[in-house]
Amino acid sequence: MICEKPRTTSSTGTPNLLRAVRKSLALLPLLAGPAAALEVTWADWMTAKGAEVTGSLSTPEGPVRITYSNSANSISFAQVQGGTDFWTNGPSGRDGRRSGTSPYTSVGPGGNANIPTGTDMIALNYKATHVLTFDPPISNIYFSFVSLNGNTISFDTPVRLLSATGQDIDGNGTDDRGFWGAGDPTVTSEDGRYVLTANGEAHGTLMIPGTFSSLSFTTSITENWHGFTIGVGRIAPPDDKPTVPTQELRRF
Ligand SMILES: [Ca+2]
Ligand SMILES: [Ca+2]
Ligand SMILES: [Ca+2]
Repeated sequence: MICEKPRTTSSTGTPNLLRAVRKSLALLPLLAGPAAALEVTWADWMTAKGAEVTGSLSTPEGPVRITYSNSANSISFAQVQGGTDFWTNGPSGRDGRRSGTSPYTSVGPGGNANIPTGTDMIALNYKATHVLTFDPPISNIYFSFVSLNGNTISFDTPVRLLSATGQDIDGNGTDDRGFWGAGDPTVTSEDGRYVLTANGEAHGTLMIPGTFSSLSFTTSITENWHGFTIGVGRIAPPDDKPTVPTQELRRF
């Protein structure tokens, strides 16, 4: 009950009705849940040693430590501080950060309101299995990608494509080209795998619902290079156990 009828006035003179309305408004984002676009906390990648990259998510609930590694023991490069802003719109980023038509933002349920922060990114090269770990576990991972060029990225948990170059997934207009161009990625599922297939210079953002202490994915071809970063919509509540959801894809 958040709209209980007020009967008295507080000692500060603020009518209880006003206090109740304020309280209700404060609760709205929580009640709205996935119906509203979220402000995503993006990874701050901090160290890169060989193919092992570490970073942090600075969430309101506290820091989350992230590690990244892959089975090929190789990456093309990692931007942990400075470098080219590949999260911009248009060829070679000529249109800058236009949030409304960014291939990385979206509106509606689970939508992502903000472009990845800064220039941080991990650029992959080899076909490999890639593993991210999170301490503490995180819920609802956002995964933005750059320049996939015919690659597929395969997950063992449902993923949802929120936005992508050349597509109007959220009904809010066609997303701009990315730094390296455009492509039309799609997500399909088969045999418990959820696969992002990229056509051309695909750039965009996925959302991966669930709670995770680790996340792995595979890339299908060697190509130099294709970049990614991750973000999080919220921290897992203490009683949330890490799970691998299997039936959530059709919710969206
Ligand atoms: Ca950084
Ligand atoms: Ca969009
Ligand atoms: Ca590429």
